[in-house]
Amino acid sequence: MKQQIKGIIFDLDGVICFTDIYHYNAWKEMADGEGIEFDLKINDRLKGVSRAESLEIILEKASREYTPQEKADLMELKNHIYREQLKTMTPADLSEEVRNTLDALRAKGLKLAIGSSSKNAKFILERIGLIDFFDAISDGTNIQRSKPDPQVFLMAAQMLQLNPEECLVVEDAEAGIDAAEAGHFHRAGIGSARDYAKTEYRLDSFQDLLNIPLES
Ligand code: B16
Ligand code: MG
Repeated sequence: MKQQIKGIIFDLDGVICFTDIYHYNAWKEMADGEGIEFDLKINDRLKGVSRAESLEIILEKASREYTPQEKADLMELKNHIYREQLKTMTPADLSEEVRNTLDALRAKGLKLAIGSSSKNAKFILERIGLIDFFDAISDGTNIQRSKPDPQVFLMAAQMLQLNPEECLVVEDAEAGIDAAEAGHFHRAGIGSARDYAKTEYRLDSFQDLLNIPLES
């Protein structure tokens, strides 16, 4: 059967811009304050998963149980530290390569959307000057289940009025590629997700998206 890609759904953190270091710094400060071991290896498991699930992963190393209220307070503390760092972002944090590639993809007639687990996605898009660019934004504010559940991408496809089979998901996290596969989307992996077994198109750089055949 002939396949046609009519839309692209981009993960935000690790694909369009690089807020992962800010997530790490904020979780690290929180974990240090609690005396909980936290390093880059544990941080890798947080990519693409929700704030609440991220905290549960970090608390695996804690020496005691935390109450629901304490967990809520820790998440608020982390988010506060994270947002203070996001405030330093400007349109200069969007690379020329990403900007030019997005423009070239749009010129091909593709519909373009964001599919991010983050509740801060729109704030980040504002900071980097892309808030009005995408045809749809599906993020942590409109979903109940985060990646590897496909909900965030299914909502994005629905907003674009496309079927999953007509959309390519671009992800840097294995949880995101799993989500795309579960939803029957085409899948491009960059960064940590480039060499993942379930990745269909392996991207060495963002502009490699321009080489993916839209019809096959
Ligand atoms: P927030 P993405 C994800 O963004 C991050 O990769 C993940 O580390 C984070 O926990 C999640 O957003 C939720 O973020 O705390 O801002 O709601 O990669 O799906 O764009
Ligand atoms: Mg990501």
